[in-house]
Amino acid sequence: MSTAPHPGTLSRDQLEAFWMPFTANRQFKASPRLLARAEGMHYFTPDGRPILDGVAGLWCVNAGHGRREITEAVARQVATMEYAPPFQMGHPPAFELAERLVKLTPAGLDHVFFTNSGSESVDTALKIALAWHRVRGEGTRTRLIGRERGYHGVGFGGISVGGIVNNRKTFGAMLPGVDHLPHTHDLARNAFSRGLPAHGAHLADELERLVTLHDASNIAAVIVEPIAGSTGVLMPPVGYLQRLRDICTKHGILLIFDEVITGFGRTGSAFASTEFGVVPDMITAAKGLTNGAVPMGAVFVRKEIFEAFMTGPEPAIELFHGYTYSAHPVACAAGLAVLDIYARDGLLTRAKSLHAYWEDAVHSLRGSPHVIDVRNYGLIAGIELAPIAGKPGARAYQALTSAFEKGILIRTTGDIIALSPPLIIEKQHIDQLIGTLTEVLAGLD
Ligand code: PXG
Ligand code: PLP
Repeated sequence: MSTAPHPGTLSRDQLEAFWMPFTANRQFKASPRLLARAEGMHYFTPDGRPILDGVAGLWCVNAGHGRREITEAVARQVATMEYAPPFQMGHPPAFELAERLVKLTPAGLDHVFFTNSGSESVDTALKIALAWHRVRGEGTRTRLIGRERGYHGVGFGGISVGGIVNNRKTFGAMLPGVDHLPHTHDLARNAFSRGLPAHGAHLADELERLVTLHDASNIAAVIVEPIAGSTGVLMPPVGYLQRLRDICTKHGILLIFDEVITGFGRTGSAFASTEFGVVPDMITAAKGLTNGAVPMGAVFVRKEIFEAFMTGPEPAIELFHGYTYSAHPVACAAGLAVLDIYARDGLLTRAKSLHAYWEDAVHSLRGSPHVIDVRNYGLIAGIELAPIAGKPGARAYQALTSAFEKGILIRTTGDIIALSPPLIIEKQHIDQLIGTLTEVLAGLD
């Protein structure tokens, strides 16, 4: 196929050795799509062909590619101190980054625990929830509640509270004591909504049903994505998140918002929690925290949670948890440089000023062949296609390969196309992205 750049760039043995993540390995290796370089809004293939980035890498390169300030900060940190042990030792950039980050989170979420990915952030938050109830003498609160079609990374905690059938089919029993709320995706009533869909707030009341079933004294936490990304860009119905908040508060259940993709400006505010005016007890984050330049994740925690741990004997380790690379100095340096860029360029709220143009552009795809829904918020869009009968995902995969041939990078999940461009995007890029996608859709089987 014409997508293979420079046949011979990689040997067969090289291609075979790498077991690629979340990839159809044999299909990919028969016709590799390679990226070699990136700058601004573009990737470049090994033979120099520009690819407009419609997904910020994978929802992470919010400040765009090749930012010199990040490169320099990272290089400086590697040269100064490449690594420092995080247990019983500290280094200044970790504390500087922590303080700057908690100023961006909703008021009250004043403490941060560092991890290296969204998956680790989720497992960390779930563990903090269990430990917090125990430290307060409510150790019977062990049940965790997620949601159908939730994606919370790939750790055992994350796949357990997540609601993806392939994980359940493949990995067996997972964590015990987990329940799921119903998902909120309702094409019959909400198709082609602009912004948040009108129908579905009542689905939060399913939490009351689970409380009635198990009793609140057994439930530790509820975790949801404010906007579900990975499973196809599912927006929260108007009022839904507030209702979840109210029910959690009423029953002493912790509410965790997984903001791995919605954090750092994607919705038009620093966090979706702020954008939607609903404050959870913990926020999990990653991705845009370092612009994807160095892996890093974070869990933001409400003051009362942190303080409950700080009551035992002073020589005791309060939370028996941490990663070799928690608060890695190079990641911290990248994070600090990224926060400077976000602030200087106003990127955390830029999605607001582009929102109307983006919304009109993506909704122009209504009427293109196979399109059964278009949904949007901030600089996010989901375009749902009717599947080819008996071949789920095949139509969207064809869109992905055709888009790459035509010079745009999109993301697909099932038969849904997700768009989440770098927040530096300009109107002419939106025109190119949506114009090319219109051509792609017109050419699909
Ligand atoms: N929670 C959420 C809400 C995510 O979106 C994770 C946790 C896990 O993060 P790590 O860093 O461990 O991958 C994610 C990750 C997609 C896609 O196609 C999205 C993610 C990962 C892979 C693909 O939308 N988000
Ligand atoms: N496995 C072994 C044998 C280890 O020694 C460690 C950390 O010391 C880990 C796993 C965990 O690695 P990390 O802290 O990078 O998550």
